Amino acid sequence: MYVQSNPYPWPFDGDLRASNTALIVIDMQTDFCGEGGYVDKMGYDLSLTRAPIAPIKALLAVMRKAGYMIIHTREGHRPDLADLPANKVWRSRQIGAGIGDPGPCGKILIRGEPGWEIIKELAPEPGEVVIDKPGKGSFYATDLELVLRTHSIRNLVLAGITTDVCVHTTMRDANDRGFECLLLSDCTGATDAGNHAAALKMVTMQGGVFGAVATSSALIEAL
Ligand code: C5J
Repeated sequence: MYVQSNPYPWPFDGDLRASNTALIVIDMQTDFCGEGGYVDKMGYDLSLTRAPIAPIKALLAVMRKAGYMIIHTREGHRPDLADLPANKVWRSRQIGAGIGDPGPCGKILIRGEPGWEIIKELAPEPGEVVIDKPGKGSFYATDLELVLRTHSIRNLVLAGITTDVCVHTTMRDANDRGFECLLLSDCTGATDAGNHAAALKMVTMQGGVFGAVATSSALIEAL
């Protein structure tokens, strides 16, 4: 089974099954796509990071029904800030959204705060794996790889925000670990439309340098 994708039909060998494939939904938290969250405080256009909500919701319904493994991630730091590098705080304060500082949705990007929660439209269902990560990539300082290997997952479908930061970092890290990755163009979004487009294009270079890109409708059609 192949998904019509760019630059090659995905996965490379057509081995796409519920038993070897997972959907990873990255950082669909209020801090990245809700009013008063981190991205909103930085002054970016929330419609860009909210655009993937409806397509992800529709895809989740299909993949849950078909028995695919669903994984969610949340970016955030410990309430005691012990894992928060000083340069990350300093840089975020330059743009008026200091990580760990109080905001309309509680302390910005801090575990347990309202802004850190996954938005209710895309809330994890019981039994779905949730990975808490302190950085941009989903593998760094988490047990994601262990979870994937334990479940014999080889193919990863990537959705979430932001395309050019956490989604790309996760895709690159997954690709280096030998996972076969598919990035969904309509189920991802960035704080800048040009960056979103560039992040999609980057994947398609060199014969699919990190994997392939498809729409969620192409994936649903294949499933
Ligand atoms: C960022 C993310 N942009 N989820 N995080 O800081 O992409």
